[in-house]
Amino acid sequence: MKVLVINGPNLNMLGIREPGIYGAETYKDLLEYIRSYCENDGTDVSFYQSNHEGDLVDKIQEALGVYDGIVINPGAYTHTSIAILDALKSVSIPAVEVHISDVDSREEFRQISYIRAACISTVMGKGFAGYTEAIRILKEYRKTK
Ligand code: CA2
Repeated sequence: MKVLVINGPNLNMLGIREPGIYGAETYKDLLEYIRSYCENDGTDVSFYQSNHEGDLVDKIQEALGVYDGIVINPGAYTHTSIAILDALKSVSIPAVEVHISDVDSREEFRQISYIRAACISTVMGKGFAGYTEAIRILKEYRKTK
């Protein structure tokens, strides 16, 4: 199974500030964590991170016919982006929304997700483990198709 893990704005800054909310580990550590899980699991994984909404839309469109599943943490675009929602809908690739923090117990504006409507599931508040949980969900979902 080919999975694309997409991270949105500021996730490249993980571990650099606010370790209380997002942990002390870096974006590079996150990639290593997911890569090591996928090696054991036999999942073919690729990564993409951008701070730019249009680049994220482009990458989602390019995933059509290439990937079987998308794991996406859209960062703050979660709470604002109809463009990312539409891109996910346009490709119809099964996608799981991930948040490192428990967005539902934070500020009200973080409790709104425009992306969720295009995802088969959402994992939040589990730190880095949320990404591997999302890959597990995609694999299970694929078995049912
Ligand atoms: O909990 C999550 O994974 C978020 O998607 C992370 C986003 C935030 O805007 C969402 O509401 C929830 C933020 C990405 C990381 O931002 C940083 C801020 C300060 C220091 C390091 C990273």
